[in-house]
Amino acid sequence: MNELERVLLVGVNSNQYSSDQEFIYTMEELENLAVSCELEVKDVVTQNLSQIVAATYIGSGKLIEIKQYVLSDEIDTVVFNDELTPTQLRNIQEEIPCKVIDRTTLILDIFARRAKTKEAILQVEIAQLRYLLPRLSSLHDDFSRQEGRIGSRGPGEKKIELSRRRIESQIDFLNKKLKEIAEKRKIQRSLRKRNKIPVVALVGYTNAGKSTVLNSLIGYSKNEEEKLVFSHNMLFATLETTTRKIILENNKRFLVTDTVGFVSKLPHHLIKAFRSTLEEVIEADLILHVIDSSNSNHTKQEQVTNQVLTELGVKDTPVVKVYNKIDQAENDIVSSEGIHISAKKNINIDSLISLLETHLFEHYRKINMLIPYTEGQVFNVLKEQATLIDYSYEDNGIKVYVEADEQLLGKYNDFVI
Ligand SMILES: Nc1nc2c(ncn2[C@@H]2O[C@H](COP(=O)(O)OP(=O)(O)OP(=O)(O)O)[C@@H](O)[C@H]2O)c(=O)[nH]1
Ligand SMILES: [Mg+2]
Repeated sequence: MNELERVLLVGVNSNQYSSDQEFIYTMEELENLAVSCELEVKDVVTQNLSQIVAATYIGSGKLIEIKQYVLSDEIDTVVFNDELTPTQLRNIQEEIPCKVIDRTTLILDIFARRAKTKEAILQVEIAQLRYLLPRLSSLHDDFSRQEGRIGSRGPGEKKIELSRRRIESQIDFLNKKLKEIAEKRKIQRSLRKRNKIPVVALVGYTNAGKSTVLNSLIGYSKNEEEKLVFSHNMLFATLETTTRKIILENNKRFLVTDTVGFVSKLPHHLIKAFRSTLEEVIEADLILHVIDSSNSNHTKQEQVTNQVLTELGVKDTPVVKVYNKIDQAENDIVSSEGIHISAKKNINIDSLISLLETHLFEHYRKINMLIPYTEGQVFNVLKEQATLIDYSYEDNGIKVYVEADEQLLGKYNDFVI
């Protein structure tokens, strides 16, 4: 087995944070990201500054301290808690005799490890190349020497040919391929719209339990063909957007879309590259914001998700908060809004379903019909696709009290009584 790369984490507690706790939280998050990249965190260096130093990120004294640390402690890589500008990266690298990377590199690296579908691989590769482009001169040595190590992991582990022009044309080429896939998505979405099946999108911080919530809803569905989705205790288990159809006992149906989780300071290029899949969220009828209520930082994680939603341009879509993992939560979450569940232990999923029903089907109509016995197939269609609240066999036909959307009921106007 390869020895783990040993890293030193460096952060500046600047006035970008509203409190010390918030800064400490992002450092913990950085550590989790590093561990997800199979790095061994040897130590952490922080500095309080009102602002990040434009030229070197951290003060010059601290930089010398870090250099000494690197020389004495066999540190392989120094990881900075923010995305370094190309200038910062170059200046730091001149000072520190080991590899220098930043939070964005870690996030991109995890995404590159997890990407499985063609679309996700393209999205990650585009984000990586965009990040690389302005930093070519600083990264050149690292990339040629350290193939396969952190920061050089591209989808398919391809060796990146480092010429600006080639990278630009590669980005164009990948963007075109991504656009083709995005077009297909668009067509699927417009088909769904025509069928008027409501869409629910699951969003939230990574590892909050979004995929597990989808699986618990699939467990409630009559639609047995739907496969469960991958859920796992790791950061960014899901990168690919998946949509599953849920059919309730009462025949009401809706689609649920599961997608990539969020983290603080999610690289801008990554959000841009994932835009086509995240459009599914923007166009949903309802957003379920899944929160890991057992995590002591869940309030901060909620804010992170809200920020990303704002960045995506989500404004008018109703959002319901789903406090998940209540089986593990230590304190009661004091919150009047939202719903508290455990997706893994199937606690309160029926309340979640009722909540979805109130949000998604409020425009459904309830009507009485009399279906003549000669039109037996109409009764069968209603039995399969609508909610039959009541029915009785009368002399002149089947009398039904039924609930469904206008599109379905409109077909049988003749039978309305
Ligand atoms: N105890 C407990 N664990 C849960 C619950 N829901 C999910 N988990 C666990 O939390 C971990 C993450 O779950 P996922 O469903 O993969 O989380 P996610 O939000 O989809 O994560 P990403 O796809 O990485 O963004 C898994 O190990 C789940 O088994 C819950 O209600 N209780
Ligand atoms: Mg997931």
